[in-house]
Amino acid sequence: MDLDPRPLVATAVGIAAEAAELVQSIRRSAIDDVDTKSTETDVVTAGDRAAEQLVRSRLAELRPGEPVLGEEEGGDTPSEGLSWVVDPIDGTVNYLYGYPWYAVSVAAQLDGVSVAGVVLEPVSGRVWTAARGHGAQLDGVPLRVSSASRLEVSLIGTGFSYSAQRRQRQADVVSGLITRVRDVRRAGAASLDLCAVAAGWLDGYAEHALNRWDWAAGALVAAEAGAVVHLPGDVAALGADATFAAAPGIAEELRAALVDCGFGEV
Ligand code: LIP
Repeated sequence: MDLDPRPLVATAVGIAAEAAELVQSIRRSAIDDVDTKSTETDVVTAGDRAAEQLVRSRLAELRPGEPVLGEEEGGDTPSEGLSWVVDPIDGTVNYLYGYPWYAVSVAAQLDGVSVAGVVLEPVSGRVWTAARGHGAQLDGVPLRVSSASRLEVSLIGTGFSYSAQRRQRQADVVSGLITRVRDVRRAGAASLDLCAVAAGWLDGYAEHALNRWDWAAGALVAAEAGAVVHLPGDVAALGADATFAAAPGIAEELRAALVDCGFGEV
């Protein structure tokens, strides 16, 4: 890759910081302005919409002509060239409830592969960053995944779909896994769950039915921190629709256990 992705990280951090301030101000003033999307539990707030509009406006100023894919206004990811992927609030239900695990996620992709990413937490102010080939950082401090080597004492993150039918199948998989690991965490924001793997706060994470905007930045943070990462479309690993990140010492054991519990067919 000839491109130096580090300036793209700086651009994304500045934009995400502005969006984070906006979502917090809206949370204080207009959190009741809520609509639903795919199901009654799949919500979109005024904060989601306003933050994505701000990010798109700043990218148009700073990176004119580069396509943007966002959760609320759509778009596409070209197979060639530089583009941007935005989740204005990842963890929208947490944001709605005031549960402080949500983030603004902005990633730059080259030919559809993440090369720069930021996951910025409006509540704590934590800034997770990664540039491909240049490592991952939390508030500028380098990140490294855990040294976990035994699945039975590993802490694993996951998440569930907004579709109740699919959630039941996902829960069936987790019920098979729960006795094979230390414990499971379901915190509600994929980008931050992937960052938690990068920081060693989780030993592994796997979830179905994520969208590109959910994983585009967080998966790069995890990979640059040394995680084994599988993304949707990596059918041989975990089926067509899985997002996976794990410390190398347990990655294959966790992947095999997930397949054994039916993760690949949900
Ligand atoms: C969320 C994901 C989370 C998943 C939730 C939801 P959103 O994204 O980050 O991992 O379990 O169901 O999809 O909708 O808050 O941007």
